[in-house]
Amino acid sequence: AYYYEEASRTFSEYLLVPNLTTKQCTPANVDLKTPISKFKRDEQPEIELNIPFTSAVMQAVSDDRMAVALAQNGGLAFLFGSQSIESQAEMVRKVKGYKAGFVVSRSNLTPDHTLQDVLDLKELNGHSTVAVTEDGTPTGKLLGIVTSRDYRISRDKLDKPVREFMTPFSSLIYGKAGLSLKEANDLIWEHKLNTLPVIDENQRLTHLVFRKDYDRNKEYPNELLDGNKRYRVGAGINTKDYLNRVPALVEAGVDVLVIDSSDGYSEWQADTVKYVKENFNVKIGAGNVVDREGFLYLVQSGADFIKVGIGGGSICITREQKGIGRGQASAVQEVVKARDEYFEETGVYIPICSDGGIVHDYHVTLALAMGADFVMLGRYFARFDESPTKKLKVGGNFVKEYWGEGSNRARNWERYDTGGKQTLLFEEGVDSYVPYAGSLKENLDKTLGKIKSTMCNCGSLSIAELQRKARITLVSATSLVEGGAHDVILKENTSFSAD
Ligand code: MZP
Repeated sequence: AYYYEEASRTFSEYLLVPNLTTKQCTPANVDLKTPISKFKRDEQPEIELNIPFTSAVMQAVSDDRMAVALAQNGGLAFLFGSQSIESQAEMVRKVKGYKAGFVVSRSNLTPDHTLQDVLDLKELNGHSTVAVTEDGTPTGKLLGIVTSRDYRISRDKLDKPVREFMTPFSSLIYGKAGLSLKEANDLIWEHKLNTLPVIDENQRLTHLVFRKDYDRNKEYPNELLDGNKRYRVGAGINTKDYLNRVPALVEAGVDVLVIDSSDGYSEWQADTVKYVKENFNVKIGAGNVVDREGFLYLVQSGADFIKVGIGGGSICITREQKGIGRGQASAVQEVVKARDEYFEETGVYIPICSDGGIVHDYHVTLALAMGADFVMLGRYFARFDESPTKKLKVGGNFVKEYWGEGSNRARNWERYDTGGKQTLLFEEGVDSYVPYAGSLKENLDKTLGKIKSTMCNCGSLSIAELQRKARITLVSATSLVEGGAHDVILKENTSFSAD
């Protein structure tokens, strides 16, 4: 047998050592943009994320609602694959249909319907109409509004209803005629108005169409801001039914695929990647691997990014059940080294995703500093309102359910299959609760704030700069104790009697 000289290490065993923080190195100046698909030296990646966060390919984490919420915040969800091809493709369609120009609605509108008909449709509540401009940009000439996949209303039909649906909010905007469409949209979003801006030939705001069923206390998606672009969405696939699943997902409009497997260093993965690359123009990530050999094997089969991590997931018992895996920090470090050497040799940069085992927010910063380009999180996102699972009260506290793809509950045998019977012979994951934490945006903003602040401590304004400059130290068991509150009596754990 081959013995690794270094022990398997986890993120908690490391700390970042600060570099000089220059005056322009403030959180507001930090850019978290990151590549998700391979690109050549001196070229731009085709797909980038605005924040280095993706959500796990899991039933308890990534459905269409999570995908929209995460995309709105700059990340990407990978819709869970342990469902029928039809339902996964339908989720993709919902996410893609959600954004600019398309309405989440099954209504059978035809070009003969009037605006009144549209406004009366209850199911359009909150998502009814979107401005369509000639060139698809926010400042382009307005052609009309789209109310369902293929339904448009011409400008002349708008004029009458406009007056009828004016509301008190109109005063906020009414004095603002002359704004560009982009400025009008900013204002609409700022005031949470469900309105449609109408612009004149000079591309300036003339008036707004209001919705009579608008609920000002509700959060509406900023449908009019990102132009005629739609949200990006990813989806997990497996190496068993890809001949049917991939065409359906691509037809539904998926942007990025990832092969979801607990051990990706296999000929099945190479076959799947090759099939996708030969037949479709869609990005595909592969994994999971934890070493140089696995990385190179999947890159040579054509993968666009590589996912790293075996056995580190919070719900994962693979290491206990099978004794395979590797500490997440060690795995990331070795794969990153192989990636950097590959880049030197070939001029092709392969983004790396660190998947599983992120417990504290600083683990994300460490993963990035060690060379990962983005992270994948399950437990983190499962805690939020937007995850697909039930919120329950257990022992006086609110929790959300969170179960592994290798648990009997998920029955995702495809993720663990190494040939043989098409069934989950033994569990590799648990069914659990995680503390309920509220809304995705609120929590993510806090996490991003911490990451940006730490990057400033490390004198870095981008992830690439952090990767170059980071200085990382191993911590001893005793200095771990020093890192928490110690040698004090914490007030929150103390109860005093009155006398
Ligand atoms: P975490 O963010 O909860 O620590 O880990 C999430 C990751 O654990 C997933 O992205 C996936 O790679 C992995 N996972 C999902 N289900 C199981 C399981 O049942 C698992 N063992 O290990």
